[in-house]
Amino acid sequence: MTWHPPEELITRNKNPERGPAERKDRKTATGKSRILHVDMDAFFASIEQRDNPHLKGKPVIVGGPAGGRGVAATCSYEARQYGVRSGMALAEAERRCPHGIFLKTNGKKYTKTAIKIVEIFHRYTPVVEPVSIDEAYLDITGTLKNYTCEVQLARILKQDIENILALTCSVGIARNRIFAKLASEMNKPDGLTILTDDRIKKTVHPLPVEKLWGIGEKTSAVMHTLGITTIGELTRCPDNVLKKHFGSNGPHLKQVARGESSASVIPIDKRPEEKSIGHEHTFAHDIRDPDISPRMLLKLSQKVGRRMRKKGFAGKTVTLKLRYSNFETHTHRETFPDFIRDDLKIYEAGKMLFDHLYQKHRAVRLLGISMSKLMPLTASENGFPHQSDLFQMPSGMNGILPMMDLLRDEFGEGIISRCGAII
Ligand code: TTP
Ligand code: MG
Repeated sequence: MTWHPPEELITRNKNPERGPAERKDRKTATGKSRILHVDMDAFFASIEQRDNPHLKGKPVIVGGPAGGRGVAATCSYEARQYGVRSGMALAEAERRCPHGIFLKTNGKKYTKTAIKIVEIFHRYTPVVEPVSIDEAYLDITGTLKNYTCEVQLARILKQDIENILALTCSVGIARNRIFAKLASEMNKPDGLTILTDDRIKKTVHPLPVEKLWGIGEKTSAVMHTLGITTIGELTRCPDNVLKKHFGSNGPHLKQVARGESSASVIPIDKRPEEKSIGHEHTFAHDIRDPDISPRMLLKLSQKVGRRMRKKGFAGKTVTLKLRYSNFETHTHRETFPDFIRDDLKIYEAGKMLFDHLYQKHRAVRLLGISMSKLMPLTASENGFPHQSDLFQMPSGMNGILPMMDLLRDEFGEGIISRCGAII
């Protein structure tokens, strides 16, 4: 599906300073693929500033109240001027920025926004791979023909996010994922950076070698002893030297440094694993009691919800499987407008499908419920927190689920359940 941008979005350029730079970049990155990396700016803090206008322009630290024992999840760019950083102890953040405004995290709100952002990305290409709550890769190779160039597409996308969500993001464009991510980091916040092949030498080669994906502390320490401190130096290091010190990974890292990585962007519904998450149950005796099936559905929904949260997914499609005593099997699925992963929401969807499918008085042998069209909301790579960290301040239902999950992690699945799921 092609999204045609409204004219005013194409022509409007809010920041006049951006104009000349972009015109200079109007040539497209050479090479076959066009990959965008989008990363929201000071994500949690920007949402808080947006929703509480009195916080605009102020040093906002999200992670917990001042005096708390936790760490900062993130902070506004104003707070960064005082040396506050993600992962810093709140006490240290307070020492560096005594007049900072410290806020609790509100996972539910951030997740809702994250889902909307991914929906906006899909206006530009179906090939969207979210990699954490606030960043994604977009392969725009196939949809670029609808725009004058990738910079135009990126500008419209940025404007779209700003118009719809009142948030800014930074976009990097390059021939592959690794360079696109490097590019998105180059002009934060509110950046738009295109790495054409002829600019790689000038902009990428001087970067520290540890900026390159796949080079951790150990590898970089050895590289330093070999005199390799920048990405450019890595591209010039002879293969036999790299092989001697890093095995076959050495020449591979050099290829990455040269921009020869071809890892593709894998859209949510094309991931090899986790196309769906589901559970089913075969009753020991066929069930006629109209009370039991909904209870079993709730029990199964709890399990599905728990796995979804553990793996950091939300999903849009709920499928119900119903087998009668004569092995006649029916499945019915429904795709909902919103991504869900709460047990009760999954249950409600499943129950609706069950009510639609179930022929009264028939004996049920098996029930199953699964979620598909999954979208990852968190990822443990890139230093992004697991779900339990994200929702560290339980409140309302949103807080109960992670607490139930923690109890089950600690004491086993049977330790806690909703009353309605007890059979
Ligand atoms: P980031 O994109 O790393 O940071 P950011 O969006 O706040 O700032 P930047 O402009 O530099 O991109 O992470 C996205 C969100 O993830 C961040 O707002 C809060 C959360 N987060 C944590 O909870 N813990 C962490 O250690 C990090 C790095 C992020
Ligand atoms: Mg970010």
